[in-house]
Amino acid sequence: MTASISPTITAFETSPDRGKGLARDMRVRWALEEVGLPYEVRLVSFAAMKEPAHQALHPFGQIPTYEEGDLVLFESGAIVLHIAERHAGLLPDDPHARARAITWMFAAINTVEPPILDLSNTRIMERDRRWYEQRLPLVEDRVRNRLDPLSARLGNAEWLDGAFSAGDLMMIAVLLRLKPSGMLNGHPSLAAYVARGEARAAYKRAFDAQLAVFTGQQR
Ligand code: GTB
Repeated sequence: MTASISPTITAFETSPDRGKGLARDMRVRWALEEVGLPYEVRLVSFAAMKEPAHQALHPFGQIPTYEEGDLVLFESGAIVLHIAERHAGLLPDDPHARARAITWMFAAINTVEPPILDLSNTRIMERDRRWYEQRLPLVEDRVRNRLDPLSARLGNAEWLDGAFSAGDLMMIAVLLRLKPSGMLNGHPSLAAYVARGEARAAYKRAFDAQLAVFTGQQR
């Protein structure tokens, strides 16, 4: 574990989710709160994200980014892993348990998030298409194909593999994007798992901080 200067992250100046915590700065804020690392936030507009200054930090002109001294990172998964590897609280010490927690992080962003993102894009951007009603159930099925085995693996456990880890943080952050669709209602154990994440003090601090950007109440 290393002591470090306060990092700066970027977040939407005007988040399209109106402070619901669905943008990807939320998972970074949550990780920082879990490990107790103070951080600064630089808000960026959609136009500024596409300017060279921001694209020097993020090649795809997106949020979040992470600056810590002369280190610049993008990709929420890489940022959360960086934080978790350097500060106690998000990864177990046992090498095998640590590798499994990192595996769950990858499962969240590489296996579970893609169909959820597809569902979210379908619902938001394809609603007016004449084929929307045919496509929606297909996309929902692909989400179910991930939720069913995830729910089976979680069983009655509190977290995915022992104590709460960065794997749970990423998985819950990904599952939260299902909220607008109501699909979590079909998986009560996953809904309860997500609710346990949302009940964590660190999650609440992170949520309040991003909501404050929307309400204009941030310090
Ligand atoms: N793989 C990257 C990561 O994990 O960091 C993806 C980053 C990304 O998609 N960033 C989005 C962005 O900057 C914000 S989070 N988009 C602007 C652009 O590409 O020009 C995605 C997002 C946006 C909005 C909502 N919402 O309104 O609910 C939820 C999530």
